[in-house]
Amino acid sequence: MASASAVDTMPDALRQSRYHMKRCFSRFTGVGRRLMKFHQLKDEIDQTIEDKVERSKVLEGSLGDILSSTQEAAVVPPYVAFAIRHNPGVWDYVKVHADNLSVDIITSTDYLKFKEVIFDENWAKDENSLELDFGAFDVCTPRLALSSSIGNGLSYVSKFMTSKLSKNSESAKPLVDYMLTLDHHGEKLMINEALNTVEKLQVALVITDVFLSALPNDTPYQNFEQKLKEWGFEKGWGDNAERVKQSMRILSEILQAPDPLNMEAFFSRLPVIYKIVIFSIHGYFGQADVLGLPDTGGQVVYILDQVKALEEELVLRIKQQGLNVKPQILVVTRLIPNAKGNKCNQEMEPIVNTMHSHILRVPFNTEKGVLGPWVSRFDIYPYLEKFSQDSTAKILELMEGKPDLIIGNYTDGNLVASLVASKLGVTQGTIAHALEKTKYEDSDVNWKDLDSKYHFSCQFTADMIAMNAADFIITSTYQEIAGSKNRIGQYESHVAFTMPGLYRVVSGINVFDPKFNIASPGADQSIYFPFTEKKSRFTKFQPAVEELLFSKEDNDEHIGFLADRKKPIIFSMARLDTVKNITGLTEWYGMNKRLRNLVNLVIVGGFFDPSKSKDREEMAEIKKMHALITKYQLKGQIRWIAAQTDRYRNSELYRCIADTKGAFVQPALYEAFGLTVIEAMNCGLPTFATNQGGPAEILIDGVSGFHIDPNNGDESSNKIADFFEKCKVDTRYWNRISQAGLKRINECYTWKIYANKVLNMGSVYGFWRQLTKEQKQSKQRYVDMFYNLQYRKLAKKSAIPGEEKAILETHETQ
Ligand code: UDP
Ligand code: LCN
Repeated sequence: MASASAVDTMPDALRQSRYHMKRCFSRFTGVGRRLMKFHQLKDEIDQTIEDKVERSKVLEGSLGDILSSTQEAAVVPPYVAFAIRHNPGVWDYVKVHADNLSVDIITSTDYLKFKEVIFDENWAKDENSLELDFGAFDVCTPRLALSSSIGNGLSYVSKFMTSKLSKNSESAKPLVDYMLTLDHHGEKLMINEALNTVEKLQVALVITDVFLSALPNDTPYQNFEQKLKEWGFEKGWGDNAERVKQSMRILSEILQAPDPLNMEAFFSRLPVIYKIVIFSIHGYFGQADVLGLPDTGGQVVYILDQVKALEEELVLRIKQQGLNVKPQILVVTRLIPNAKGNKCNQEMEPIVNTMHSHILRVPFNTEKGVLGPWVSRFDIYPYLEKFSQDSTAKILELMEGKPDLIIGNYTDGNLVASLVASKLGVTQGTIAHALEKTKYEDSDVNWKDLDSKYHFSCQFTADMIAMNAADFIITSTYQEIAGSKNRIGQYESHVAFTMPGLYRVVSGINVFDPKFNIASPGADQSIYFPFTEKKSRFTKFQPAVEELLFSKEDNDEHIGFLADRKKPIIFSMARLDTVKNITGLTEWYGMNKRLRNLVNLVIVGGFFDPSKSKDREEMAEIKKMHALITKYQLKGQIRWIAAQTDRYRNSELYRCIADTKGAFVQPALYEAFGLTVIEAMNCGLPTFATNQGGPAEILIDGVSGFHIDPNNGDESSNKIADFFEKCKVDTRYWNRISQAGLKRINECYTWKIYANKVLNMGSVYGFWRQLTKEQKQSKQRYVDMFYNLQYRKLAKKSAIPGEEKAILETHETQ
């Protein structure tokens, strides 16, 4: 990135405050080698320049700007190197000599090398350490420049296509050639060889327009099909004269003088997508009795809703195209032979509320047999290659050919999607839900320490492969790509990073790449609707929910009780992962007397007996919950309910909490998106959600809900207490926030908007990959090599020693 003026002024700024800065830098380097974050730097400065007035004088102007934009500083005496993030996606790196304060602007590569010295000096200094540069292949990829354009890839690709196709009268030939390739099971669509040049097509469109204008708008396509065929047109333009005429006019406009709006509109009409494969591999992928199990949460909910929305949109589009084609969607997941109490051990399952969509489960085959038990998402890597081969065979059989679009979910699904899409030559989209890298501080440089537990070496390698192989990337929020003012984005953290001893990534992904698209999910509004819609309420669940919340005895499903049921309830529901911070919320509540006097606390998540859990983090969180309940003597004020699996009943639970004039609290240390946040808001429940991640974007603080800081429990619990105190004084306040939350949802977070966007992406990027074929192929070669030389080795190494035992276990249970 071009260096910003703030960095250019750094030498002068340091010179002006030379006395204080020399002391600060000598403090930075004094403690030895290390990596410092912004707040640590700030603490050191505060302690060095004790006088507040002096300090603010030093820090005003460019020095203060640079410091506040510093993400981290690497200290290798006598130097301190700064990674400075001016704006989302815009970085600079400088190296300062602590003694003479000389400043060098350095490249990201030099910064990474410098930082590596802290962790593995020999490797850092080895000229032959593996260095990856995916950006080297992006020579022809048009770049966006403004941070505000990040995530709008579709509209920019339409613009780039427009300029590519409008250079001269023959530039539109690739579009004609592309249309000539369209068919469905051997039957030609749109045009045939009679219209194989731009000129012929243009002339035919004009003649046809005159012909169609003479027909009543609602004339069915069949009535003039023969005539159009004579002129070289095939099916797919529309179901009646009006629709066909509109589609042809859009194309005429494009051939005459292309513009991005017509371009996107035309591609949204093209008959190119009928068969979609969605990979979601880890966890328990099922429609009932699975939510809340380890690794099984929002991703499953998201995909089931997504499939329903995509199918509806496909059916509508196919009808409008005038075709008699059945769409088909397959969600491909892992078959878990040892699954008990749910259907994850069945091969095929139709998806409820759809006509043409199924779950296909393929087992993990190993050399020793089929793997029986659930495997954590962190340990899944050794099985994915074989899984991709086995599932490809099954998909081709069930779909009677190749799919038109492949979408991956999460690291494992995205890697398999990349392998299958590359093998079959199909357009590929990826969805991360959450990239693990930013969830754990410095997980890249500390990968060696974390690898036995998390296998981040495999995970980050797989993520790099998928994001570079994908034709387009779907994200739920802007922050997922490029973060916010102060927080680095999930994808942005892959721009340049290093795993000392393994490899250095000097260009992993570019957040300005037009493959990025924000398409936010919704919540199923036939399930999650406002508590005020009395007639639609699922009253049959109300006695069970009443029991769940208020009965006095402990049982397998709940422990603790609410002594004063007149108090409003603050409610939270999540998998019991550390990062969800349910124990944090329990502790904030325990410590805040004012809040305890105002409200009760209800938690849904996990089990009560740690020995029942197979998940490392869950076990620890369960133990912590029990300890907190005892430590803060919460009995009588807390109800802890075990993980819930029924979405319909859960929705009534949200609404019953709204009946108490309570609130939903999402306290996660980091949340990629946060479906519970939009579920609660859809039910009209005022919501407090973490300011770390997606929820910061979903709700507007103080208007449609509230942000809380998971790293500042006191402030957060007081903010919640203030709300309930205010509601006591002004009873309309609660309703105001509830309604503003609903308004926000209906404006921005619905599945209809989502499905429309995603199918447009499939269509537009399907053509774009043809237009940029050479570049795509060369990058794919690089990706293949990385897969072969790195991923396979790492995956093999990550195999769990207990695998053999697990396989035997399966045979016993079969
Ligand atoms: N959920 C559930 N029962 C539980 C915990 C969670 O049904 O015990 C559901 C919750 O309603 C939401 C999803 O699981 O639909 C969790 O999605 P979210 O995006 O909040 O988090 P994730 O688990 O995907 O990280
Ligand atoms: C995974 C997560 O961690 C959540 O933040 C998302 O809401 C969920 O997937 C659905 O995308």
